[in-house]
Amino acid sequence: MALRPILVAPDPVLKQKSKPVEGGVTDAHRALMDDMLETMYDAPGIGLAAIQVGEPLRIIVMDLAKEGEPPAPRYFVNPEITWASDELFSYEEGCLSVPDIYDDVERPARVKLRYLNYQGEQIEEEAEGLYAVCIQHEMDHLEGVLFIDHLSRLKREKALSKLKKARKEAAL
Ligand code: K1U
Ligand code: ZN
Repeated sequence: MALRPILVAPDPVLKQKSKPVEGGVTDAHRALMDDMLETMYDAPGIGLAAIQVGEPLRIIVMDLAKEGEPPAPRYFVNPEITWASDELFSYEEGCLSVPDIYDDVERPARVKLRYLNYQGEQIEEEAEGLYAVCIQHEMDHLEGVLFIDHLSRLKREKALSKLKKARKEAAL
């Protein structure tokens, strides 16, 4: 297992659309998921999409266990949302690729999803609460969409200029 650097906006790689995993889940995909999980725990974060470590594949890892609970890693390969509720839910989101910026995003409160797990088995389930927020946030990454793309143009431009300023200062 290895820690991978997390790409930070406005890196153009984050705007790429990720490609489906073809031919099932292999040991190479599992090795990538192991690296992603380690990188996510180290950050720390609760989710990570493969594109955030520069791999344009439709792969996500997540762990929503609360502090003091045992780890509960989840792995999603080729996830698809098959249904979304009309009811919306607003949550203050963050992103490891948009450090130190947090803002409310409104998304469907509940979704049904289909994906392949770590073993390559097909799973269908319903998500709500933080699980629904996080899977929709991570699936946006697979389309090259960041949570700041859901904000007003003014808020997004403010966030991007804050990131560019932080990058300049780090380079000094
Ligand atoms: O970069 C990412 O996609 C991960 C992101 C996931 C997420 C968070 C909140 C709402 C939607 C999606 C994060 O993990 S940001 C960090 C974070 O939320 C966190 C960090 C430490 C402890 C608890 C939460
Ligand atoms: Zn994110």
